[in-house]
Amino acid sequence: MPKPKVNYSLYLVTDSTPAVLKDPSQFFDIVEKALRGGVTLVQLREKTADTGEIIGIAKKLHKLTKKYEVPLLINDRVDVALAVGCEGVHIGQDDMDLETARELLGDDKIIGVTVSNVEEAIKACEGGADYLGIGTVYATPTKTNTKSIIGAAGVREILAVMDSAGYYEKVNTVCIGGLNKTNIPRILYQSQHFGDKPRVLVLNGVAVVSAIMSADDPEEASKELMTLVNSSQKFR
Ligand code: TZP
Ligand code: MG
Repeated sequence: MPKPKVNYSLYLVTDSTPAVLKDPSQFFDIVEKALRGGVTLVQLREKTADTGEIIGIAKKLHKLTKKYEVPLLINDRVDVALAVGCEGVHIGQDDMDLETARELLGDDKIIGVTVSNVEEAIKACEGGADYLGIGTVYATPTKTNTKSIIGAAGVREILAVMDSAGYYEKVNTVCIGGLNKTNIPRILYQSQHFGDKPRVLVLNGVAVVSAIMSADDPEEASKELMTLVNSSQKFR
């Protein structure tokens, strides 16, 4: 199967811990509501379950995402992605290296890499990442062991260097960390201004956990976020 064309606009990253998900039995229901609301990409991020459990969850989730024709990526675990046959993985700086992940998964799978500075970003671009997850943008209770909070300025710096190095058009970008309906327009908007440089640079999308997983109405929340992202994407 050729590499799927991915729409990165609104990327749901799951979390089933009690801090995010008040009722764990609602997990699949919430993801389905998010899919109905228009999320364009889903990542299973499951840090505590054992391998057998994760594979079980991933298989069920993949059935669901396929119904909505949305790609499913697995956080950290190349083995789980291979076992399930889903569309790819998201790896952090402390996970399997990109080269090995690519060897195992082949060219047809999606590989995203977390980056929080210019060096990591260029290395991931050179190594053939399909997209960069840039962050952590803002401090968030969902992930407290973050290496660094980079703010909008950190995102802009990474995009600017990717642009000079010729990777802006080639490698997709999303940002993550503390994003919600209030700051999403701001992070996308600020990313369009580079001091006196007239170049307009915009992210391909935003990744959120709690703005959808903890919402009273995940379908409505997804629709609202999608509208915000779409209104900024027209600049790209
Ligand atoms: N990586 C950096 S921040 C984060 C991850 C997985 C969690 C983001 O969660 P939220 O609830 O969208 O701030
Ligand atoms: Mg990781």
